Amino acid sequence: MKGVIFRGLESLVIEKCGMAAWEALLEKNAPDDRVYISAQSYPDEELVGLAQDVAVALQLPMAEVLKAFGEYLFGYLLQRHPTIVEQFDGFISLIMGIDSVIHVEVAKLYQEPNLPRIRCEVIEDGFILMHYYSSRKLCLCAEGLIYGAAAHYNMTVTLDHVECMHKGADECAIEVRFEQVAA
Ligand code: MNH
Ligand code: ZN
Repeated sequence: MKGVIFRGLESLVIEKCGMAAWEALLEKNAPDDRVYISAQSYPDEELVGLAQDVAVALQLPMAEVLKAFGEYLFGYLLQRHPTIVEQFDGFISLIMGIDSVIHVEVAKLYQEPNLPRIRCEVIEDGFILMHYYSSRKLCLCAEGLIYGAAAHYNMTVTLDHVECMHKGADECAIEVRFEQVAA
């Protein structure tokens, strides 16, 4: 996983738990003197180890931590790459453009990224079906990222993870139902 994702987790942990907590997590889960550089790749297991210890520190289930991290990560990535996000005129076009626009731009900026495969279909007004596939099985991060995107565009969103790689499915299917928040 790219350093930018680790930097997002670092930013979240420092904000919620302080610098000392992050230093302790790093000490335990990464080689000495680890510094995450956005464009560089680091082992996925390191991210999982860090997230697991965040779960212990906050006394939350790992699933909740991954979702909360994904939600926070959207804002972090928006701040890091505003031009990638600003080309969309709203929540629907952003979700429909994750694979064909966002992750294509990401692949131009970061060498050999490890990206999921995300396919979205509009089923009807206010309802998109998302298919997610990745050997990293970070579908809960995907859920969090969807929540973060919804918050950015003032939408309320309800997710239903109807099929999941963690339950033996070939890919995850996430039903995304959304509505504009009344002004
Ligand atoms: Mn995107 C990795 C889903 C928006 C840039 N992205 C991931 C991963 C998921 C994901 C899940 C974790 C890797 C995996 O599952 O195999 N991303 C989404 C979703 C949205 C999204 C569901 C919107 C909703 N992503 C964005 C935006 C940006 C971005 C916006 C940047 C502007 N994503 C990345 C980068 C990675 C990533 C960078 C890390 C790639 C790597 O580590 O090699
Ligand atoms: Zn899943």
